[in-house]
Amino acid sequence: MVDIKKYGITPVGALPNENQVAHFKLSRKVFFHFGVNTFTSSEWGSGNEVEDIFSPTELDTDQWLRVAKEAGFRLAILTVKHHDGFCLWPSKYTSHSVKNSPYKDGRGDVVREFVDSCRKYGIKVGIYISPWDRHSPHWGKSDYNEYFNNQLTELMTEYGEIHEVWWDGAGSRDAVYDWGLWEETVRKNQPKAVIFGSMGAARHIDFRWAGNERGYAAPTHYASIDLSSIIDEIRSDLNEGKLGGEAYIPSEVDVSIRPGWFYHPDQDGKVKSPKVINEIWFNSVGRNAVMLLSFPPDKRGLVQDTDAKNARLSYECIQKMLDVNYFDNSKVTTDGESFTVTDEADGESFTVYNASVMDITLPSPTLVNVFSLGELIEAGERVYSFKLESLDNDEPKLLFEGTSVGFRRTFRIPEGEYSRFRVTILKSQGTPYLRDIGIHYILDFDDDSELSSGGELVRDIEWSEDRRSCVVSFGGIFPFNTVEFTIDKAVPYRVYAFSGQVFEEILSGTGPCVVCRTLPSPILDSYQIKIEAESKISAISVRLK
Ligand code: OTN
Repeated sequence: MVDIKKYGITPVGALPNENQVAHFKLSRKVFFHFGVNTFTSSEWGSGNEVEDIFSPTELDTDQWLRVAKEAGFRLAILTVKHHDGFCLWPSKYTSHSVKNSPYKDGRGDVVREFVDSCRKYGIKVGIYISPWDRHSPHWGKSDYNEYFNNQLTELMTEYGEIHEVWWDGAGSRDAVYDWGLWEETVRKNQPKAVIFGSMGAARHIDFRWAGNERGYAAPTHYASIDLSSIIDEIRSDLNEGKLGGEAYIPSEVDVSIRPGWFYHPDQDGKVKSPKVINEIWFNSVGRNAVMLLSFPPDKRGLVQDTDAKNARLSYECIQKMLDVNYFDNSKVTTDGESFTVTDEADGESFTVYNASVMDITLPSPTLVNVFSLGELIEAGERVYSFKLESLDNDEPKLLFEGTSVGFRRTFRIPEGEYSRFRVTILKSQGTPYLRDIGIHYILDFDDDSELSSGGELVRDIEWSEDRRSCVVSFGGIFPFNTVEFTIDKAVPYRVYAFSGQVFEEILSGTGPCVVCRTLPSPILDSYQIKIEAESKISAISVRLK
C-alpha cells in the first residue's frame, strides 16, 4: 500500500489495511462450489449424506483453474466444508470426509489437488469453511469452537500460503462462536490472508457481504460501514455502506454463474451470458467492490464448457475495454496539485490528483462509452458526490452524476465522440486524492438473455405430515412474483419467502380453494418459500410472470 505519511497526507475516516488494498487490486475472484451437494443436486445438505455418494469420476482441478485463468481470475476459493459438514480434505477430526468416500479409494485430498492446481496456474488460494455444520455433533455446543479451530489449523498449516478464508454466515445467525480464537489461527499462520465474514464475525473480518447473492453492489457503495450493520446483517446497509462509517470493510460481491451454487443438471441451460457477467463486473468491480463469481463443477468433477466460455468471453470483452485508456494521452489541468506515489507492496507507481475539479482534453474527438475514477484509498474514502460533464459544446453537458468513488468507480456514459471532459467533486470530506482515471470504449454483447426462464420454479417440496405446511425449494436463486396452489377448503393461508436467515411473510389471505397471487414486485433473493394453510395444500406452482 502507499505510505501516505511519506507524501504528507493526513488520512480521513476508516482506513484499509495492506491486505485489503492488495485484494482490491486482484478485483476478480472465483469460487468453486463442490461437495456432497454436487451428487445429491441440493444447495444445502442435511449433514446425513453418506460418504459413499462423493464419487467424482473425472475430477480434474487443473481444468477448473485453467478455466479460472482464462477468465482472468486471480484468486480461487473452494468450499472445503459446506453446511453439510463433509470435508474435502482428510481431516483428522472427523470421519465425515473424502477419506471414507470412494474417491481414490479414500486416499484422495481434493484440497491438496486444488491448491496444487492454483499454484500451477499462478492463482492465489482461498478456503471456504462453513461455520454452520449440520453433521458435527459438536455444532451448537461450546466444544465446537475447538473442533472448528482444529480443522482451520489443519487448513492453515498444511497447504502452504493461503490468501483468503471465507466464513459464510448462512445458518449462523444465533450461533455463538469464538471468532477471536479462529481469527488468531488465521492471522498467525497466514498473515497475508483476508477474512470474509458476517454478523458476529464483524470485528474479525476484512471483507463483508454485499447483502445479496445477485452480484449487485448499489450505485452508492462505500467500503466504510458501521459494525452494527454487519452484526445485524442489514442488507440495505451492506449494499451501500456508509461514508464516515466506523470500519473499513469492503464488499466481496458473491454470485453464481448459474441460479444455484452447486451443480444441478436442469440448470445447464441457465448459465449467465457474457453480457450478464459484464453487468455483474460493472456492478461490483465498477462499484468499489471485488467480484466473486462461482462455478459449480459437475458430478464428473469438471466445469462445464458453457460456464467456462461465457466467463472467458466476458473477461476478454472487459479486458479489451481496459487495455485502451484514452486518458493516457490526454492533457490534464486541475484546481489542485498532482504528484506520483508508489505502492510499496508491489512497486506500482501512479499519479495522484489532489483536486476537486479536473479538466481532461483528448488529442481528438474519440468514441467512448465508459469512464472510470478512483481514490487513493490509503488517504480514506472522501467523495460524497461528483459529476462528469463533456465540454465539447458551448454549454457543459452532464454525462453522469454519482456518489461514492472509493477504490474504483467505473460507469457507462452515453456513447459518443468526446474530446473534453470535466470531473467535478461536488462534496467530499477534505479534498479528494483522485487516481486511476480511465476513458474507454466497450463493445458490448447483443444478447439480453437474463437469469429467469419464466418457467416453473418448483423443484422440490418438503411436506409436513398433515400436508398443511410445506417448504418449496427452487434449486437456486430465481426471481419470482407469482405463487399458485390449491387448498382443499377455503381457509386462511400464509406464504413466506426465505430471506437467508428467516422466512418472511409475503402473502396471506383466506381461500378461495385455488389461490393464484401475483406480488406487486418480484422477490429477487430467495431459494425457497414456505406455505402454511389450515387445511391440505396441493398443486403448487411458483413463477415469474
Ligand atoms: O438462504 N440463504 O442462506 C441465503 C439466501 C439468499 C442470500 C443469502 C443467503 S445466506 C447469506 O449468505 C451470504 C453469502 O452469500 C453471507 O454469508 C450471509 O451472512 C448469509 O446470511
